[in-house]
Amino acid sequence: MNTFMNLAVELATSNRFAPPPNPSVGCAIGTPESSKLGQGHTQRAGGPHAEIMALRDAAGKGNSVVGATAYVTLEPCSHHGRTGPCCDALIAAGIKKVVATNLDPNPLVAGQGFARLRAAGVEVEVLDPTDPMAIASRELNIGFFSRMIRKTPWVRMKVAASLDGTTALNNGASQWITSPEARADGHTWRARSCAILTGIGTVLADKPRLDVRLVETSRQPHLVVVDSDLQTPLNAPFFIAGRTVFIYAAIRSDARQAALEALGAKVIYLPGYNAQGQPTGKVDLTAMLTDLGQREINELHVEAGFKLNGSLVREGLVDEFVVYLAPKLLGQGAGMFNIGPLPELAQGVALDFKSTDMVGPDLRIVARVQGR
Ligand code: AOF
Ligand code: ZN
Repeated sequence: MNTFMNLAVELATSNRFAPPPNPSVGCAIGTPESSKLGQGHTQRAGGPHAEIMALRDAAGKGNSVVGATAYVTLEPCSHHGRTGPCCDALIAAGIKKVVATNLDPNPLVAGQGFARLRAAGVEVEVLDPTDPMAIASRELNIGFFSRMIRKTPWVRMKVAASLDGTTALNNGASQWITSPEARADGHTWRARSCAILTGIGTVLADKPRLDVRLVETSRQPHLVVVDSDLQTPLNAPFFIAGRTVFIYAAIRSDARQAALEALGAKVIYLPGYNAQGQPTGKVDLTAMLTDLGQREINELHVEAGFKLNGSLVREGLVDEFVVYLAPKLLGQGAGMFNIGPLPELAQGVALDFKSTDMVGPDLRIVARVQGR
């Protein structure tokens, strides 16, 4: 069984860039004598699910799946969404047993898939939540799980700095602190996200495209700009075909809004207020995450300057950090996140290091906020 489930996880992992906002799922169909009959993975959102692709693969090879077992990295769906229910397709094909890693947290499914299979006489086995395959499947779809359970995206912040934590010199020079290998690795994290977030400061200073160029992908993540008073230039290079640019603002300007929306952007006003109820002139970042959850953003990949980074961290909105450290010292300059001086050590943000790896000459640290 392990080999088939390993294959299913491998299929879901290697094809993870296309399906968002759908979760990336893999399916392998086999027999107890361990011959593989078919395999598949989720296609682009709106396209067929993993189970359907695996059934088609088996049929295309002339393999009967009657009496076989389907290994799936998520509970087969029971609802009519953009596509039909996978449960029904598995039952109709004569599948005898389904092994799944996890329950689908989507309230439209949430156990109903398993119930429907069992009611049709299909044996169902769900892995223990601590099983490495169950963990790997959840990690792969951490944004989907976050959006379904918390109703907000999984927020991952990427920073590149020198070993002494400097992201830009005082003259603003910041490009290419880390290596080409680290930049390409950064694009794999961009590619799996539903949207990339930045701030107007970075837009004006760096003129970034914030798209995926250094790895192959069939889908560009959307872009989110925090731009309190709508200064986004109309010739910003990130207005590219097939992606939505969401611009969050606090101060209304009908003329700027109309000009930006003519380029295909979507302007959303979410003004923030201080404890006294006065407008801050800044975007309410917590409300922005709720709004992005409603817009089906699973993973939100943050690449911003130290001010916006600092605000997101201070407000407890960041779940995970991907930090690239270059083997050089750059002295004083801009830091990674301006969270301000803390009155006591106990108020620090406690993290767990999830992994440390060399990427070319640089060090990559993935750190997660404790409790997330
Ligand atoms: C599966 N297999 O490969 C995936 C599933 O709009 P639809 O029809 O594409 O349905 C999307 C929902 O289906 C999604 O929110 C999640 O609950 C489930 N994803 N289910 O059986 C798959 N990707
Ligand atoms: Zn399905």
